[in-house]
Amino acid sequence: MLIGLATERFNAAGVMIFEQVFTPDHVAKLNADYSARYDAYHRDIAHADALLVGDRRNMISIAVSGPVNDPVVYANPVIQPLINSLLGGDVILGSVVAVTSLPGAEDQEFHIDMPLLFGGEDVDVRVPSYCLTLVLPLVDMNAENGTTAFYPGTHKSVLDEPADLDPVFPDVPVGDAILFDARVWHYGTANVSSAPRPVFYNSYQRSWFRDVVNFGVQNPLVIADQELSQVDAAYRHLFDWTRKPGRA
Ligand SMILES: O=C(O)CCC(=O)C(=O)O
Repeated sequence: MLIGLATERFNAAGVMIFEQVFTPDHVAKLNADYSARYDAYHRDIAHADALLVGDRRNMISIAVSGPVNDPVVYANPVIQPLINSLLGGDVILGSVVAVTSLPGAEDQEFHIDMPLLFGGEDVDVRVPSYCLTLVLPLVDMNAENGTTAFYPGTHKSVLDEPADLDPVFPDVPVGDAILFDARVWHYGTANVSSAPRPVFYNSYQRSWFRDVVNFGVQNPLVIADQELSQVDAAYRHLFDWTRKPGRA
């Protein structure tokens, strides 16, 4: 799709699905790596470094390493041109997390992920996108293990809860991804399966924007020096804001 048309369509809906932008083999590697490293979060207890975002549902910071440290994951060649078109050239990767619902997790409340810039003033629905989330399911997302339900267009029309609107409930097979504007109302649906349902959420932001509400107990973007040194110069700007004084 031409980038201009994709930008126009995204601006209207605030949410877009991309089919088969990751190979199933790569997602299987991501899932195996995730399961090995983050299995401890698959227990229904409070975790000091993860955010409880609903019933049996945690937001876990994911280190950019191994199969995660791959431009296909953090700057996908199909999706990144649209992200750049929507956010401008100074885009940064604000966070890389997994949202994992455990078996028995109930529906979340519908919500937006952070307060609007101007506290719900009319101007909030007129400003262009400044924070986008890319949903990358590590397992098929469906009505059994839970999908993310969206209220398309609400970034442009709704300042309060979208009580009278009907959400869409996409089935998202492994390899597909969803991009949504942080102002679009949404919620995770119940997990009635017997397995955890992990999805990666990559957040892309204009360089001046920071999510100041969701990362009180955890780092938004975890990347070790050695991993950062492996990031190609073409993508370093995405991570530059994480650099501390003295870090190469
Ligand atoms: O779990 C999901 O599908 C959605 C999660 C979500 O919307 C959130 O944690 O903000």
